[in-house]
Amino acid sequence: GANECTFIAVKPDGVQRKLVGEIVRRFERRGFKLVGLKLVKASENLLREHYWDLRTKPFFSGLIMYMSSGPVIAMVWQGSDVVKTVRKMLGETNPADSLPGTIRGDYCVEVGRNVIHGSDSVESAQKEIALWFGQSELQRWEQSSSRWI
Ligand code: DAT
Ligand code: MG
Repeated sequence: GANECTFIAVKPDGVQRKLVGEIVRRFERRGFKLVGLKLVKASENLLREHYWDLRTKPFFSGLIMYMSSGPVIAMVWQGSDVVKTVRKMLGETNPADSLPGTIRGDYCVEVGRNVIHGSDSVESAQKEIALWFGQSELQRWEQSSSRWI
């Protein structure tokens, strides 16, 4: 869609490794609009809901432990086809399959420490934004650069 939103999270390893600025910079430079951002220690309940589709996987409990091991940067970004474009910018789920130039391809090597989350569809983006953010935490604002992007 023309003005869709996506949910992105810098995972605990990305925060610990001080990759937040570098990651935010990539989405800013691409031309997307920041709509919400916060540093949060996610509860296990929130994370179990966030990763509900993976609940039967053998790595599920390890995934919840990792994701709750420290603060994450939760963000909402808006723009033309932002969901699909962000997934391309992230690279593959397994960093070993991620091309250089993608975030995972540039900053990590292990699937269990893959630095960043991005919604995989417009539908899951809507669910994830509602799960992680309250309406009052999302900003409506005019980006003055928008007519140049
Ligand atoms: P993605 O984060 O690319 O959307 P996913 O939704 O399939 O991937 O899985 C969510 C996270 O779970 C993923 O970022 C890292 C972890 N994960 C996926 N497959 C895994 C595996 N085989 N072993 C360990 N962790 C895995
Ligand atoms: Mg996913």
